[in-house]
Amino acid sequence: MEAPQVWGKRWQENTLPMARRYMEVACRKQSLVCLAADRSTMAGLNQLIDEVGQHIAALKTHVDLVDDWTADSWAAFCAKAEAADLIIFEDRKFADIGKISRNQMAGVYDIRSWSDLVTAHLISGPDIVDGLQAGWADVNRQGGVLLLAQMSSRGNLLNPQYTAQVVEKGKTHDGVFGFIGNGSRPDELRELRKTVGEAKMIWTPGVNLAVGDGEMGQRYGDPAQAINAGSDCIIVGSGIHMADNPSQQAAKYAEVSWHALLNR
Ligand code: 5BU
Repeated sequence: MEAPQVWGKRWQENTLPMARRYMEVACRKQSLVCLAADRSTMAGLNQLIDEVGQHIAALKTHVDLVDDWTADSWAAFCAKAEAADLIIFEDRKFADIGKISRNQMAGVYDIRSWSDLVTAHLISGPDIVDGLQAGWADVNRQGGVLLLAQMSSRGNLLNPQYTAQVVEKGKTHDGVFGFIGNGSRPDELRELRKTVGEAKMIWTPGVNLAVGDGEMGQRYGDPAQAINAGSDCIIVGSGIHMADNPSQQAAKYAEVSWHALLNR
């Protein structure tokens, strides 16, 4: 199926190249799944892409939790992800002033050179988005920022007033790809979608077919409910990478997410 037909208003109102790319990848893969690839060895990470790459649309990384990271092994890993038609998303949660965030896109990990998306808090003000965009521009690349409007963890401090301000400042900025919403609470998500409107993306962690409490304050909601409530991408980590059969589970999340979008 064609992306404009499947995504409807989201396609019409969001003309950012990276958002269009995501919507197209999701249609090719028939999956709204972003895998949170939280494994600590390069071998484990590579194995994950081999096993589940065909069932996911995006790959979320935490580059700084890999024990045996090297620049070369990471470059090969990113090439593998690109070959599997995946959008690469570094969940770095930048939070500093604009200039430092720009410089943090470089450094040892050189996030600007391989990431298509990154996360950021807006706690330091809107210049962080320009800083991150300048980071990509420094290496002639383009990328998009996902602002944390909500979080999935219990007791987080992103209250409704804070969320509203993040959305207000972010929704008209071209450098903002979209917002992180709380996948574990469909009602909160529905409110978020109302304030965001139809244009920007909302991606949601805190999603698992086994709904309930996770480790250390993580909370999980149902993937189809999250998409019904306005999420455009379910971010799934342990539900896939800790499964006995990651490929089978990834296929299941893909199917559930795709049908939820078609129903929406
Ligand atoms: P899990 O294994 O499905 O719980 O992994 C969730 C991932 O999403 C993990 O990489 C977190 O860093 C990430 N995450 C989250 O869980 N909640 C949030 O609010 C944000 C990110 Br932002």
